[in-house]
Amino acid sequence: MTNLDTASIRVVALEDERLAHNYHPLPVVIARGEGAWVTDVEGKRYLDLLSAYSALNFGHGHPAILEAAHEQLDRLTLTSRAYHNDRLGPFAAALAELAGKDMVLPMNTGAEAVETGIKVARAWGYRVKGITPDAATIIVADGNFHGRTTTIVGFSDDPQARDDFGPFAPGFVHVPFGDAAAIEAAIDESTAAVLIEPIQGEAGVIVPPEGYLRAVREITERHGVLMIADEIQSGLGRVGTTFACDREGVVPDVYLLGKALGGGILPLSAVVANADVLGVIRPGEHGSTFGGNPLAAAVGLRVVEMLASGEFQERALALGEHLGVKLAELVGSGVTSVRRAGLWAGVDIDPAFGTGREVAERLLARGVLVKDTHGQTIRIAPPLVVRATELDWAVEQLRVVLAG
Ligand code: IF1
Repeated sequence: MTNLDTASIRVVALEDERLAHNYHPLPVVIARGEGAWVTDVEGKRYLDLLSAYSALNFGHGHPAILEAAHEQLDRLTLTSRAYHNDRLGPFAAALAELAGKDMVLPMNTGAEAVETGIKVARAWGYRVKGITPDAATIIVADGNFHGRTTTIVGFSDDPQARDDFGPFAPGFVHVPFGDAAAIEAAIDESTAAVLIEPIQGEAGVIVPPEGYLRAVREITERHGVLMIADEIQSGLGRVGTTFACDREGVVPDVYLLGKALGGGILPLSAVVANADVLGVIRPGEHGSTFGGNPLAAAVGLRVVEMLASGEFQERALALGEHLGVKLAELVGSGVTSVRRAGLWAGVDIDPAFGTGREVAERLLARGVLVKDTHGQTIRIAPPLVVRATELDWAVEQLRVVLAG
């Protein structure tokens, strides 16, 4: 356990007393961030290998994103959608173009994008496909993580996510992740959509078998069922492509986006699809107070412009390869397996060397921030602005920690 100094202890004590205990944070109090690094209240620096679960793909305080935010902050921050604002249209057009789709429905958090995707799929199921009213179902994968609302945790299979939060919404059918045939077998006349993460994040960066996404695309196309890709964590450059679906040349009917779309500054999410899908939503049927606000739209437009060049995707691809080579050297020396896509890795720790949490705490003491997930796995997702030499240093810290 890292010893906290008095400044940190004071902050943690306040949190203990005044904050609901819905998290178990690592013992560090971060005060500043720049690029791939953060500094705690004691002035200690850490290499951030979590990136706020991929919301910080562009690093802490990216100048171009800060510039867009500062400019807009002084002009207009919020109007509600009761009126137009001069930032939302340009953002929606740019994001739609990036995704190769017609339309965007802007929201704030990832969970809101997922909930919106569920409502759109159901409305499409009734109004276009002709599914019996109130009978639409959506196929979801075992091991999924799509957010924390009661609808979403209702179709989670993680007891920690769902216990004591019921009763839950019906209309979700579970299939094993990575098994396209199971999806085809589960489709019936009530099926409106298949909702999957192209790579499962919280489950531990689970990359499906090559060809899985193409098979899901072919099956959903053939059965007239929407393919909805939750790219909230896997998208926007993280895996070396604009979207994780791009790795298999697959274009889903619906993209769910979030996290990094807000540039690491503010919450911004979106449902992106063609008019034959998103066009089913009529005025007054859906929305949110902050959805599409001009500040988020200005930041989101800058993020889309930065992704349009492909620079961040190329960095994630090259640096990810480099990271993969380095991590592979640890297999058999405290690491049992590594899963990776672009600059996103799930590293399984040999239980003989400790739990994921214990390794995360030992790395913290050496100036590296990671987060464990599900016992033995630590996830590694640096900002895409990280340097290869910094990744080398971080993996060396992991090697030292595992060498005991
Ligand atoms: C937490 C992890 C958890 C997501 C995917 C939707 C959402 C998420 C694929 C919802 C959010 C976050 C939530 C955050 C920790 C992190 C997370 F998977 F990334 F590791 F929890 F499982 N789809 N993931 O990954 O987006 O509403 O949070 O904006 O809840 O602790 P959100």
